[in-house]
Amino acid sequence: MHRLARALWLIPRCLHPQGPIPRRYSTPSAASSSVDSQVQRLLDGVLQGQRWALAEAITLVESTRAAKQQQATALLTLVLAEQQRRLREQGRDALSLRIGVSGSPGAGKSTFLECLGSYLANDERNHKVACLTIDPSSRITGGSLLGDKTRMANLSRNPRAFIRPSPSSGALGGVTRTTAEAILLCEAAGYDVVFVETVGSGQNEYVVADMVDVFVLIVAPGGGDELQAMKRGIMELCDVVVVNKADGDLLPAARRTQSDYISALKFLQPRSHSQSFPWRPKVVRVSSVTGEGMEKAWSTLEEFRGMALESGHLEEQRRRQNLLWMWRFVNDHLQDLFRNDPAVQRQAAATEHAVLQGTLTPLAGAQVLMEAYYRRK
Ligand SMILES: Nc1nc2c(ncn2[C@@H]2O[C@H](COP(=O)(O)OP(=O)(O)OP(=O)(O)O)[C@@H](O)[C@H]2O)c(=O)[nH]1
Ligand SMILES: [Mg+2]
Repeated sequence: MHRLARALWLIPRCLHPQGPIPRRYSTPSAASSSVDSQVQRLLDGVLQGQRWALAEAITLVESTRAAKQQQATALLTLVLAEQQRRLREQGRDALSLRIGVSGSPGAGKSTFLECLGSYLANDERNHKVACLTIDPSSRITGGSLLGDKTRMANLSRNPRAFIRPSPSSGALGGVTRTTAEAILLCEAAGYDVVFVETVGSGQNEYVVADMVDVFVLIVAPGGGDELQAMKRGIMELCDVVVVNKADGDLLPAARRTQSDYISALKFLQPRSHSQSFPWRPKVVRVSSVTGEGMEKAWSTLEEFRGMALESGHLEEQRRRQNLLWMWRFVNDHLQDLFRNDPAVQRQAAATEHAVLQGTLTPLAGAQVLMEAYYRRK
């Protein structure tokens, strides 16, 4: 099979574009040589930690318009250069902690973030906290944004916090690749703790796990929730399990759930475990309503960060993630090119039908489309 054809065949299902793909094809050097005033204005604002600039910059990277995409590339290139400079000057202390937060609908992710975020962004701890919340249901109902605003009422008023619900349209299960770029922008604006909240709905947890340093699974007490997490393989992704709602009548069930998780995790190969980084997933119990356990939850995350920095794991993992994202962008671009090709489009419906009917194998179907692509005029 031709190499490109093979590459296309190997593109995982999870990366298929589901709508117009925001792509930027200009090279960083070309982009940076022509910094326009709009980009400069945003860059200055972001680096000064201005929230309006951060919000506008994220909107820019999410834009699908070609001219905006070029501006976004220019902006991100300058942001990266600034990050490198900070890293040289301040060393590892300049690195934020990127925390993925996932869990079934209603497990209490938003309430947990409101509680932990407020704990971190108070006068004493003085952290700057960004929450990028992604909710696939917002595409249909449009209601979750409002919901999150009320659930994170305190945090959204805190000047040290930035909350950004991501639009999920045109993206895999609500996780846009631009979320990875939004993380960079938040860091450039001085946010040293960046949360990415996603509803546990299959593939998107894997995508989020690939853009964060530490992955937290939130579970509610009892209800067979733990089994669900096991079934979906999510437990293999997590570094920390937070048993939420450990208050009132739910406290005994929360204790049981905690010990169930401790036992279950003993049999799993942890996501971040190596000889130099011997992290074993921890299970903590909290109440996001009373705030109990937040200190423990944060000290566990800090312990992870300390160990990950000390061992070099954090930087090594980020390097690997960057490579992964580069190839994902290439995959997406090739997919886009291929799927939008008129010759492929002419054959697509009939070939899909034949594969659906079982008269053509998936591989034979792919070959039909690839031949159409290579023979096109
Ligand atoms: N008793 C108790 N209730 C909680 C706690 N945390 C969250 N809740 C309640 O659980 C419900 C769901 O909380 P959310 O924070 O919206 O859950 P979520 O996981 O963000 O939900 P989705 O974003 O819809 O997936 C709300 O009614 C909360 O008030 C807790 O620690 N204790
Ligand atoms: Mg939520």
